[in-house]
Amino acid sequence: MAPTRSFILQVVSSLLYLSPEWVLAQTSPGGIATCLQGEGLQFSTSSDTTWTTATAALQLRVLREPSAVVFAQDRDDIVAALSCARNASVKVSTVNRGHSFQGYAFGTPGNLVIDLKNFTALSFDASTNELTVGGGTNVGPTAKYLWDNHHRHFPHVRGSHVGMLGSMMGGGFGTTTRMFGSPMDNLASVEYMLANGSLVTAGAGSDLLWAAQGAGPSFGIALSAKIRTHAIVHDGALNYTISLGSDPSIDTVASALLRIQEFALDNQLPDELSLRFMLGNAQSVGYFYGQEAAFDRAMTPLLDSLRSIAPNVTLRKNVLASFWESEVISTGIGMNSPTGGTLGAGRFMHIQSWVATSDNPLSAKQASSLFESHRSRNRTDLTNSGFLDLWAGTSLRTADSDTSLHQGKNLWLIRVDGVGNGSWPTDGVSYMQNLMRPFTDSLRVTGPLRSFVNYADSDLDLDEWSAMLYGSNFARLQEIKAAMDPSEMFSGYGHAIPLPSRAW
Ligand SMILES: Cc1cc2nc3c(=O)[nH]c(=O)nc-3n(C[C@H](O)[C@H](O)[C@H](O)COP(=O)(O)OP(=O)(O)OC[C@H]3O[C@@H](n4cnc5c(N)ncnc54)[C@H](O)[C@@H]3O)c2cc1C
Ligand SMILES: *[C@@H]1O[C@H](CO)[C@@H](O)[C@H](O)[C@H]1NC(C)=O
Ligand SMILES: *[C@@H]1O[C@H](CO)[C@@H](O)[C@H](O)[C@H]1NC(C)=O
Ligand SMILES: *[C@@H]1O[C@H](CO)[C@@H](O)[C@H](O)[C@H]1NC(C)=O
Ligand SMILES: *[C@@H]1O[C@H](CO)[C@@H](O)[C@H](O)[C@H]1NC(C)=O
Ligand SMILES: *[C@@H]1O[C@H](CO)[C@@H](O)[C@H](O)[C@H]1NC(C)=O
Ligand SMILES: *[C@@H]1O[C@H](CO)[C@@H](O)[C@H](O)[C@H]1NC(C)=O
Ligand SMILES: CC(=O)N[C@H]1CO[C@H](CO)[C@@H](O)[C@@H]1O
Repeated sequence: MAPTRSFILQVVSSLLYLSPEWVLAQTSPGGIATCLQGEGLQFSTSSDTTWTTATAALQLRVLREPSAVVFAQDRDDIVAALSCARNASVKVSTVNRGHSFQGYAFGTPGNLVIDLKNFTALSFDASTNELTVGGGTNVGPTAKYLWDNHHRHFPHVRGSHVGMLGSMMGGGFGTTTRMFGSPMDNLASVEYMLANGSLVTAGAGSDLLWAAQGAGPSFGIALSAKIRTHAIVHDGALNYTISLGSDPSIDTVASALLRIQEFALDNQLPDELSLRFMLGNAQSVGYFYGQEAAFDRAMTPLLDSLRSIAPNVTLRKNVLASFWESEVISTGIGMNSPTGGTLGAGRFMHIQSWVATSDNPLSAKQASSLFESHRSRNRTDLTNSGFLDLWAGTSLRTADSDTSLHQGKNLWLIRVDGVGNGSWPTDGVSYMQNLMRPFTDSLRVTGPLRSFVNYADSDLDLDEWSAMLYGSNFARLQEIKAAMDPSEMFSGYGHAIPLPSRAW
């Protein structure tokens, strides 16, 4: 029998232990540390007291074992760090706020990680209404800067501490996405540093901007970006909760979901409305960014329709004093903090997501299967939570080919998390996948599966995740990868875009 790959790796690593000087000269942490030190960079390795902070992340299920984390102070530091990485043949990844649900900021063990938290510059151009953000900015301080100084808004994810560019390049979905598009749609340009240290601005119509809109970290380090901003005509909002009554049956919940879907498909739900349907308690919760009377007009027919399914339907609504108040409620108290809040306690978790489109909406069977799968958890070392975010709105006017992450005609963004109780069971990932399998399989019957980068399952094989996230856009992404990162320096994480497979 031929030796297995892991056997070869074991032999190689035992040889490495026998000859430490040789190790130092090659690609070991020592080697790259020597180079980083020679370049005068600030960095941390596993023997430093700063290591725990340097490698802090939300996702605790995934190992974090980079060779070093460089705290880049300016662009020259990144040029130097990339040179060290090239010479050591080490892959590079970028960390901003460490919220990646898949643990991708630290990527594969051995990566050189560039920490961008020093890149927090913000500026606004009143002639274009574009906001320029540094690669290390995060949601809270950025949204507050724009609101306080210019009374404008950009769609963002619902986490005040979350990094701006990581969340935007992975799609993003927020409470104003039905009005203004996804965060990703609002990227006007991205300024990248490529593997060879050169700078390129990916502007409107460029391959690289298109690639960044869904697969950004595969192509380089985003030093800054320009973002389109929007006027808020009504400086107010309301939040609301619709309940179906106590203990609704799966049939009731599934029928209610389909009623909401019908209203969305008939364009009867205004873009000013956000709606999140919770899998656990079957409540619909959200925001409305117009006048209360317009909300009442839009909701009355929907509530009447829901009452024919669940007679005890109730609506609670709460008028908020200002648009900003709604921002703080939806996105967190860190919206008012100069730091955006904190990373918070880490989680041992696994995430899965599915997207239904308006030309392939959920059937009654699929809706029932979603709730049945979700309710069928039969163990206590894991909890599961999840929801459907109503998309539709602006997305019904987009095509799959507009951005590399396909999002044309998106109707529902469906997410299920499994969270370990203080640790992660060894069979946790397969348990969560199997728990949702009946739903996943029911979706396959009516069309190809679709998913969403920020909520993507890290444990699918290449054929499956590439089709679910990028569909027919994937081949073009691979060509752009070959042009921009031919040495695959930025491929040290699970969903990195591979080079095109060429015939021999
Ligand atoms: C509390 C919370 C709420 C969330 N809410 C939402 C939501 O409402 N909608 C939604 O779509 N997502 C949401 N997410 C997911 C979140 O948007 C993504 O995980 C996002 O990528 C996190 O960015 P980060 O900088 O915080 O994380 P990191 O882990 O530091 O980075 C995430 C990824 O982006 C890469 N990256 C970051 N910055 C750069 C850069 N400048 N250049 C190149 N690559 C870079 C990293 O290498 C990594 O692959 C949420 C996550 C959390 C934890
Ligand atoms: C990487 O190697 C090249 C070629 O040997 C050399 O010129 C360069 O200085 C090295 N970079 C660093 C940061 O040491
Ligand atoms: C509105 O948001 C506040 C703050 O989160 C919450 O306490 C309240 O229950 C919400 N109201 C409704 C009607 O959903
Ligand atoms: C509706 O509420 C009433 C009174 O609380 C209760 O008796 C009835 O069973 C409820 N109906 C349903 C379908 O939940
Ligand atoms: C738990 O559910 C799984 C299916 O999801 C099933 O295979 C298993 O037998 C169940 N275990 C118990 C203890 O009921
Ligand atoms: C979670 O773990 C704690 C401590 O191990 C235990 O006491 C508790 O019962 C667990 N909860 C569940 C739901 O398993
Ligand atoms: C750097 O890489 C880019 C993308 O591959 C390439 O277009 C450019 O010519 C390279 N620059 C240098 C100086 O080699
Ligand atoms: C924005 C920011 O944090 N800039 C800092 C980057 O690092 C240099 C050197 O430590 C500081 O002087 C800057 O304030």
